Amino acid sequence: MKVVVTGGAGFIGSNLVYYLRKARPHWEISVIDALTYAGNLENILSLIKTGQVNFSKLDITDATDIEAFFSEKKHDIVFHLAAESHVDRSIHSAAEFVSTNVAGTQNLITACRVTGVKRFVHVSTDEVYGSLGDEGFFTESTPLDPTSPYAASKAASDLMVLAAHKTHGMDTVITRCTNNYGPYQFPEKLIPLFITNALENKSLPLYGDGANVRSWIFVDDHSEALLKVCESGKSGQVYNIGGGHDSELSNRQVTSEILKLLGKSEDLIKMVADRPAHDRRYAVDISKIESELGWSPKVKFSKGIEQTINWYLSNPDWWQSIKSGDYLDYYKKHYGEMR
Ligand code: NAD
Ligand code: TDX
Repeated sequence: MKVVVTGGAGFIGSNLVYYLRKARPHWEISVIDALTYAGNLENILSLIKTGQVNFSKLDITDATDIEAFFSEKKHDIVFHLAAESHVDRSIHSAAEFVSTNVAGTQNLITACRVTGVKRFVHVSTDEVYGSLGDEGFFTESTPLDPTSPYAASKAASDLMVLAAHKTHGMDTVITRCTNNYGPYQFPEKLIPLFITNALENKSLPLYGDGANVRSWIFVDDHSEALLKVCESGKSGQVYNIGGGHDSELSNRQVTSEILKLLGKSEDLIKMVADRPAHDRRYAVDISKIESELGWSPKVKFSKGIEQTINWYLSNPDWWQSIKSGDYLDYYKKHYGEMR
């Protein structure tokens, strides 16, 4: 089986590549990634150097390059993860989100279709459903109602994938997962930002009243679910993926857990202005993937967060080298002069 992972140098992509390398030793795995600010070749360098994974630096917004890549060698499966992924950045500037997440996805769809890729696994997000109140869960038939430019661009890409399935009979599956956490997550997202800020004794900027709720999944559980959907999911279908009902936590609870595990004071928390149109709560119903494909999440938040904190404690070079240069410019633009 010849498999491509787009965005394989990013957070979930690199974890997926490690997961697949172990779970499917006979697969030939190739990564394509543009290595944007969020992509880091270091994440998978050991696999590339030892010939366990092929790497091509390619931008999915370049239709010619993408078609050439897929024409040069026949591939069977594509896991599509390459994306602009940070909500706050999409609020500052949405253009890259449209070009990568929408046009880039369409370039891949076209290249995969004309070169006979057998299955296209489109990795999407629960954010396409919008925001929930205190009650209820998103199911796969919940209408799309995205809030942020990021979520809107992901919803648009989902619709292009569904259109390729309906119009051209392309074999596609779409996954919509809740918030991931784990090793190699870029320190702009809540959990790695707060772990690394706490380690540096810097403030943890909690938006609004801190009561927004997210449902958390350890990244290896997501990888396992992606393989399951790839191998057993029905063509044309959408599958929600999540950490289960007890994985729902307010941002305040997540923050307190991180500070407790690091032995740091709650005084580091700084309440800051809310994110515009901040979705109140995400929670997904995962009964479809559980009953149809027999997949359930395994890692409890209490264990996964410990493992994640330990990874950031053991890899200071990884995150300290990221938190410099352009990162600091973004930080200042977004959070102001906060220490
Ligand atoms: P990430 O930002 O850590 O990684 C994205 C990767 O895509 C990077 O390696 C980057 O270099 C690459 N990339 C960006 N633009 C590209 C382009 N034009 N061409 C080629 N490569 C490009 O993101 P992540 O958190 O790992 O998310 C991966 C995927 O999973 C995304 O599609 C995201 O929407 C989805 N997702 C993420 C979460 C989450 O909690 N992080 C939850 C559900 C779904
Ligand atoms: O500094 C912060 N302070 C804060 O209170 C940041 C960065 C976030 N937050 C809050 C906003 C959210 O309620 O924490 C929560 C999580 O924020 P993010 O880590 O930015 O994630 P979110 O906006 O929920 O989106 C994530 O999950 C779905 C990923 O970034 C997306 O790629 C994925 O699709």
